[in-house]
Amino acid sequence: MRFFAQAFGFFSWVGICHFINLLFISLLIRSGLEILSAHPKLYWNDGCNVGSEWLKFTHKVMPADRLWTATDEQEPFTSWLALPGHMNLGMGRHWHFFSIIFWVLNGAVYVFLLFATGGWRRLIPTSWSIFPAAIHASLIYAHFHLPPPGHPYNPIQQLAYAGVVFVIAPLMIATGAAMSPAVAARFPGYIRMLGGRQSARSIHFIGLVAICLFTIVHVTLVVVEDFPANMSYIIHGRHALEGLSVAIGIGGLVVVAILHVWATQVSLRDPKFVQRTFGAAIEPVRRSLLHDLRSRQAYPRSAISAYFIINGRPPESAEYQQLTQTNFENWRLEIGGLVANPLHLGLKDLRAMQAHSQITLHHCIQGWSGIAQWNGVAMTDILARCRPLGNAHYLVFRSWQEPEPGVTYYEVIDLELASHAQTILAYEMNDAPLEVAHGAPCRLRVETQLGFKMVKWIRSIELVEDYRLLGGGQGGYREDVQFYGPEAGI
Ligand SMILES: Nc1nc2c(c(=O)[nH]1)N[C@H]1C(S)=C(S)[C@@H](COP(=O)(O)O)O[C@H]1N2
Ligand SMILES: [Mo]
Repeated sequence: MRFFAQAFGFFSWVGICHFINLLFISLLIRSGLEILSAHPKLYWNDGCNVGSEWLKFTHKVMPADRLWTATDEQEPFTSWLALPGHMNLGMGRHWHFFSIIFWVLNGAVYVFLLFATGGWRRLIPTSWSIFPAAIHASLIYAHFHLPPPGHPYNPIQQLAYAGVVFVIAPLMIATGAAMSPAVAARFPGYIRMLGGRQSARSIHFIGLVAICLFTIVHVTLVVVEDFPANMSYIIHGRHALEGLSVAIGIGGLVVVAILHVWATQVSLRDPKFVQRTFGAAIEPVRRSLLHDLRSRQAYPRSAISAYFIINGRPPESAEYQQLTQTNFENWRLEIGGLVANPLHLGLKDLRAMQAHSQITLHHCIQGWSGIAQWNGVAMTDILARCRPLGNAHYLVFRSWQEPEPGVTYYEVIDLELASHAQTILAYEMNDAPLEVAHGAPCRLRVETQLGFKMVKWIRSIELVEDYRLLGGGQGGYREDVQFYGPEAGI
């Protein structure tokens, strides 16, 4: 016991937080790049106007004469950069959200201890004189010399550390949260404050670059200044036991590297395992933070995007082709399963019901967005007509479209999401009948969720008790095949 107490006592709390931070921030960086690869373009406008990106990581040019979808724009990144690489958005997201939980908790403990121990005085400047002093120190760095050590940090160091902890880290959390469709739907003013969702996404990326640059400079200076002494300060908190500190520090880096290799391998080889185990940790957190948020969006007409990107290719079946030729005269939406009153509704029936209209921001899981007006019928009105039975908990939306031969596109939402005021079956987009590419004759809008939940070319709605026996059992086609989580609020 005493040995362990002593061994543990060897580490300073800052050293422990520093190690945990290193582990999770490195996972966040690589998984973040994986997410970026799903739409490797950055914008300042929420319509993602074609060609308006300020930065892109792809040479692909989309054809002007043929239908292209957002999926064609993806750019696989190497596993050396992205976790796991090779275009695995679902896996990248699991690692990103799993890591965020622990990175934020660790950060909270660190900041708490910083204030509880008075350590904040080392980071937060208490006098304006730090700025001239920092300029002086930077001139010394510019001549490739090291400024004299401070108490304990020199002014540049102090400003850099304070900036990373108290400016960049909170900004990453704030911009990360802004990319959640549930947050954006419930607090439209919040994302407006950040300049919109794509601006939040761009700032999130710039924060990533800042963190990487900081890390490179920080590590370089730790090494060139006095590596053994610095390692003992970082790990032990005091200038002592240099050899042991260096060994532990290098050992820690090896552990992080091994974990990265394992994370990459397991994600590429056994994504279902990652989806299951990480999902168990992530979903309760995601659910408790986001599930109850209700959309309150009302964008002005002037905000409607010039071009709304398309995802998913229209159905190719002869049956669907026939429906389009007769302007969906013969299309009937089947609503059945656990309901007291099964329904068969045509477009005329839907148009005869009370119409709802909303102008909202659409978030594709890949990263692009678009604003459009949607007109249609509220799901609550449909539910009032079909009268779900007491054991009905979920709605299964099935499409005419088969993303792979013989496999139906379907997505599940629960009754609660279905009862939100802005959950509608839309038959019009921007005041025109829904085009085939966008889901004619009707598509789902659930405004707190990511785009993949909003089934296009709807064929039927089934009320069920549980979705685990349907398809791959994960709650939708994309959850089954791309390993997304079932909670699509971020
Ligand atoms: N049937 C079907 N519905 C679908 C998809 C699909 O591939 N098939 N893609 C989803 C995804 S990922 C998004 S982002 C939106 C895109 O809608 P849009 O093409 O109108 O922009 O549709 C969703 N609905
Ligand atoms: Mo999407």
